[in-house]
Amino acid sequence: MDSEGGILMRRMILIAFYLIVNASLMTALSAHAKVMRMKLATVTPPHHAYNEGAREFARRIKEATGGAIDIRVYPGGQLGKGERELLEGMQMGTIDLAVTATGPVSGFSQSMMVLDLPFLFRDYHHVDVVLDGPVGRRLLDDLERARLKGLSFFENGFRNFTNSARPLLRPEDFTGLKFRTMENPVHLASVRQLGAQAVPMSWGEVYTSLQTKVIDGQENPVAIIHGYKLNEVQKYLSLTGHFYSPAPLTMSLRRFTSLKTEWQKLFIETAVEVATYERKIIRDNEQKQIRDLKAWGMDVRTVDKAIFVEAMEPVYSTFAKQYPEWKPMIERIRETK
Ligand code: EAX
Repeated sequence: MDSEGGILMRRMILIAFYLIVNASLMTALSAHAKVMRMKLATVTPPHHAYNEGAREFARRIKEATGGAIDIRVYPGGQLGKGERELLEGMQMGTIDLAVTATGPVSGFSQSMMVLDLPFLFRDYHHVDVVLDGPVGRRLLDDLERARLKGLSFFENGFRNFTNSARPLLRPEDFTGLKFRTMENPVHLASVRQLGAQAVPMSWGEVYTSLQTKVIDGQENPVAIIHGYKLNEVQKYLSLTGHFYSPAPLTMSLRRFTSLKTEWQKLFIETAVEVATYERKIIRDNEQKQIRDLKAWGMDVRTVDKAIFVEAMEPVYSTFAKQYPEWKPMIERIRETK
């Protein structure tokens, strides 16, 4: 029979063991509970630059906060098939961050639409100086009126036309064709200026609409055309570069303002750094992606851009009347070296 002392000893060891396990469990649980979890959404495929950039942003934030902030990236429309849904999700607080093209942003902040004007940017250097400068910051800050926090500008790229009917070399080749554009008045007016029909459509509906010939064509940067294998439903690609498409990394304003000041600063600084990282991915891959599209059977053409610049120019006077306040900003962008 066990001595009383032995039983007591075993009980005490058991109690001590229980207390230790409990304490470490509580510590682990509270550490887990203390980690701030955030959702970052996009509509593009997992290997697209938006998501490469988003994962890099998440990695740097986790590192800089010692693991206190854990951002999970949800690509491919998991949290919303269309980019407008992602923006609304951030307003409602169901999504914390997103990378979207500026197209649908115009419905939330009109001033951002200035960037969607045709042939506004000369080249990538011009883009960087403007978007990383006071004009870019002002347009990002304007998003606060829509309860969104603009952190920095990732890149979608220069947009080009694809279609299934014929090569598009001159504006007159667009006559009678129907194109999808983003939900953006400037883009709609610009495509109509070429003599084509233009329909606004959420990205999630485009592939099927091309496949079933509800529309003849669409326009996007090479990385999107390549990423979604649009060569499967489109024969012709014209490298018009008619719109530059920025892709702001935005955050729910409520979630941003809930961060301590030090972390608010960290989020903006890291977003600006990673924007350069993301743009480089887009730019470094473009030529190879064009070669792939050719190898996959697409008829790829370069065009004389000057005739498209001239054909789309009237769009500027249309919107200058509607938004007179844009004029000084357009001049400032054009003068930027
Ligand atoms: O942001 O909708 C579009 O055409 C965009 O370029 C696409 O969603 C990526």
